[in-house]
Amino acid sequence: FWTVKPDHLNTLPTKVECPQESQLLQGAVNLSFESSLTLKDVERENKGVTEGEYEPPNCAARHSVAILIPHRNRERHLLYLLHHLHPFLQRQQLHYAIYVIQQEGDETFNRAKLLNVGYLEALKDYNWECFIFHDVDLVPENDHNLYICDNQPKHLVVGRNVTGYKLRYKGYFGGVTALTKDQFFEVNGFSNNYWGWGGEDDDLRMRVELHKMKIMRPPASVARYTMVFHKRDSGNEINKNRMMLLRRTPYVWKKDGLNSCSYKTLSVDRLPLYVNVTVDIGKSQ
Ligand code: UD2
Ligand code: MN
Repeated sequence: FWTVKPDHLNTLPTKVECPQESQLLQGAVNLSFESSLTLKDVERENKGVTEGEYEPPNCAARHSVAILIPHRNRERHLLYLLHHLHPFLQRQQLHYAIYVIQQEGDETFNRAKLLNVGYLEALKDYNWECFIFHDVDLVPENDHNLYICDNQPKHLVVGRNVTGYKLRYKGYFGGVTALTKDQFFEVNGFSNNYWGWGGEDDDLRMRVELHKMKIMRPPASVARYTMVFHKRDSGNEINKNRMMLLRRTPYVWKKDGLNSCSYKTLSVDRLPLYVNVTVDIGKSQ
């Protein structure tokens, strides 16, 4: 027979909000890049992650964040990044998911368009309030560099090992950036027209500035990254059109971006440590 439980026993206890500042932060951490590391190792280290997604077990996260990583043929870098980023984000007590957006085929690489795709696809899963646009080869060195959004767009890479931890130039907006769902939507995302290396990050900065937003940066002491060594990839040759494209940005941003991003999703694989979105984004016209 059926027993009827009183109503209050059917409701799960609600978690209390996580503290304003996580008690789990460690500051500067030692990074390791072991050639023997495997994906299985990283899976074993991150049992709390399901299909790339995590929520703190003992408190209700204050922030929901989607990490978007544009990718092709950088498996080793991806492994090192996952190895460091999962525990890093968990120490920050975020509700997060990692999306890797893979460009299919051998056409010229287009980082910016892949990131537009990532934004559109991730929002089909969950109403993420914050997006982190993340190079695959940049590993954060200090967990006080918080992967959360601000009331202004945020640039998280002040310094890198390879550049003596100095800002490359004043308007530099490459590597890792954080924009809210609404900030990114307002500027119509990235341009889809930057094929090959360079310019797309400056284009996003222009969009942000055209909307009277101001780029914020964490203190240089925490916004530090190690970039895993690499050469320029084949298929990502320097984009000779980038200066011409940048001159046009003020006139075309409204019709070149999220609202014109056409692509074909080939697969969405929910792997243990990340959602793998494989996409055909076409090629340069
Ligand atoms: C700089 C910027 C980067 C971007 C780029 C110009 C920094 C730290 N980063 O990176 O954000 O603006 O210049 O486009 O300043 N990728 C692949 N496979 C490829 C090619 C690229 O996965 O074949 C991805 C990967 O996530 C990589 C990113 O695109 O980290 C940027 O490419 P890069 O690392 O070759 O360029 P880099 O280091 O000059
Ligand atoms: Mn790089």
